[in-house]
Amino acid sequence: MKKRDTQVKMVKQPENEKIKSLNQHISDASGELMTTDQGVKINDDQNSLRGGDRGATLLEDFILREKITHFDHERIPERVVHARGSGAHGVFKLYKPLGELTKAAFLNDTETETPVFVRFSTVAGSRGSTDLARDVRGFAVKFYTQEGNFDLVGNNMPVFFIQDAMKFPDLVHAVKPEPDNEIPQAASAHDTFWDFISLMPESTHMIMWLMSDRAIPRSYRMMEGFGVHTFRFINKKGEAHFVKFHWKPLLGVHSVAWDEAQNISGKDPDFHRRDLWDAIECGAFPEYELGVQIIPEADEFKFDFDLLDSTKIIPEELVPVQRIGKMTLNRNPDNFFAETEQAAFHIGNVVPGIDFTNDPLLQGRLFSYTDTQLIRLGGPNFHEIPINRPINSSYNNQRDGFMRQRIDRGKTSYGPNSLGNNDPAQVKEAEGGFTSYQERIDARKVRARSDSFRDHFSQARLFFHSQSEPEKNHIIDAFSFELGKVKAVAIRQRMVGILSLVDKGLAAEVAFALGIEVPQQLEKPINRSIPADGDPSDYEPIQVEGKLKKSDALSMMNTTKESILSRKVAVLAADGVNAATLQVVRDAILAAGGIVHVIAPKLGEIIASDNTAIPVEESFLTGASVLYDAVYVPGGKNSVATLEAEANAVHFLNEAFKHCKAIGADTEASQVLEATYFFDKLPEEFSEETVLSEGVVIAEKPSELADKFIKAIAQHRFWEREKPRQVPA
Ligand code: HDD
Repeated sequence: MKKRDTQVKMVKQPENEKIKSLNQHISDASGELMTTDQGVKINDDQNSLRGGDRGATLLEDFILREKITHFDHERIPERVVHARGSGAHGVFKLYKPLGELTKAAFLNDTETETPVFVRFSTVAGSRGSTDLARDVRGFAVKFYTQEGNFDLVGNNMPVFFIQDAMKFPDLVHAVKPEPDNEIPQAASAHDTFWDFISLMPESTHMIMWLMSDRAIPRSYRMMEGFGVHTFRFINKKGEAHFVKFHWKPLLGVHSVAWDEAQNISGKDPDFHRRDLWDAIECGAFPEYELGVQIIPEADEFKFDFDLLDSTKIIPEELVPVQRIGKMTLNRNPDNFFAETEQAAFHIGNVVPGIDFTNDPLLQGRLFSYTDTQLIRLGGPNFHEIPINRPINSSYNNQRDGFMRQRIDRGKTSYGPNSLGNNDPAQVKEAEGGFTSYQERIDARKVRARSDSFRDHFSQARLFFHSQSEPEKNHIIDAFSFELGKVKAVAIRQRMVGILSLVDKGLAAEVAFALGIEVPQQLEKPINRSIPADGDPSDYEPIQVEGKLKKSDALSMMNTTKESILSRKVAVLAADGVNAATLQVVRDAILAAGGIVHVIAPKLGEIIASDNTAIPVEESFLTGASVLYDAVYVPGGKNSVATLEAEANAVHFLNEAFKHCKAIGADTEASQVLEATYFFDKLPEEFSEETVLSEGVVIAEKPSELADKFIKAIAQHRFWEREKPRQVPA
């Protein structure tokens, strides 16, 4: 009996300068003897030392004490936000030197690959929460450049909830589980979150993104990243340009359906973590282009919004995104805790050539990130943890503190000094010493928000109006779901009032789903973010009719849909499957870079019609349609008869259809489809040209089927199926 293999081969994951430095700290116990932490060889690690074999344990047992003590202390506080995350190593390669704009060495050198470590995350949930929560995704990149570490600590959404860091603890307290009963985990669908949002109109733009499909990505590999704030590039002449950073995934931007996300959370809560890990293991290395939007300083006031306001994008139609280089994630960490958990990102880690602006959100972040590591990683020496060290050497007069690793030689730890040659020496700007951009400041010290930050709705409207019909429907459904989970009717009412300032139709649809009316008169003040002595009218949002009505870059429908690289296809099969057609379709999918899993009534193998044995990756108990991008049913009389009578197989197809996925079947297998709710009968006049339903491909010839099916998978989803809005997803 011949054996066929459907498994993907693991590939070698490359090293880089950072990996080489991490390798010095690798510990590998294979083939080694067991010792205590003090290096004493251990004879018995299974039984504690006792006074008699039924007696009490002796305090003297240093082996027991060491083992238990270490265990007792092996948890550290999780990140206060972004606790749930996954990391990967990689490299960044520049396309062309940016000398005109920035003196940053890694943005001028097209030869050297800069090592990077990336951590993707959700925001609200705790460390063990599901990956598929409706949430913002963190997209934090540490560039280990020759001039020190540059951290781009961004998100997969280009705007933020609040304009001032002062409000960050309020925002996070509102979205986290409620403090009395710690419910709900990793979800914004609860009263405190929407209470806060409904009183904070500045969050409206971000809320549109959060209620969109961007909040439920198909994969970390298929989402954009944004630096959010406006930063500055500084060139050798000391000239500045404003810059916004973007990450563009080469696989396009794709999401799952909300119903699917909720199912995935049960079937595989590690879905995104596993997807990232598996893709890197099998060589489908995630790739993202780094993009920049450049704005000359002279154009600072050219826009109808403020560049310093993190609730605004600069539409790509106004300032195009120039793609300047590519990041490839090509290596999984060796140890989750040592690398991913201990990675400490900080927006203040910049290199010469990159500088800050006065965005009040950015300014507050500059304080928070170091501060939080002090408690999370236990002291001021967290920069010495291997994953956080720069690849160049670092010297200064900082000394001591908990867990100091470095042994600083010499008598002097101060400057100026004469006893130590005044080393380490400061560095001239021309030789790479960091100098801050000399922005002119002439102002009074005030606690205030600029009037240029008072439009909260025009870009929320721009976002909504830029979406395709299915995307708009998903936003309406998401608001209806989230606000439907809110118990306080007054909060729902207030939120619908805010939505009416974005789009009347949106507000009406959500109000309908909630069984309430869109208020004719909004509660005043709308904005409750008012100081004790403030005049509410100074804080009311202003209505701005944005010049741009639509931005194609904001809709995921316009993303690239060319490749099926690393897409997972389920093959439903049972004994008697037609081996020849299965092989043609499977080989075509593998050749196009897809992954194929055979799913059968039981694990082990199935015996095909030609008597070959086909390994089974999942049974109907362990596999589920929500974990795949597409499904294929090959022919073979006995296999088809088994599947037609197998409720799990029919459910698999029904669910795949409901989630708008590509479905392929041999003509011979059409009777399995006939058992589903979405397919009636193969028409008598059926030919290869007959269009059945968008994304449902049936064909006689396997090569033709493979061709059409692969094109369908690349489309990602057929949201048109939802059009009559009869398919809940
Ligand atoms: Fe933050 C973590 C992104 C606003 C305070 N943030 C954190 C992470 C990301 C972001 C991706 C996880 C980093 C990792 O993987 O370790 N944060 C953002 C973005 C923001 C933002 C894109 C707005 C544009 N953050 C923000 C504000 C504050 C913080 C306004 C506080 C004033 N963020 C933190 C933090 C965290 C953090 C408390 C928690 C864990 C950590 O820093 O290392 O300091």
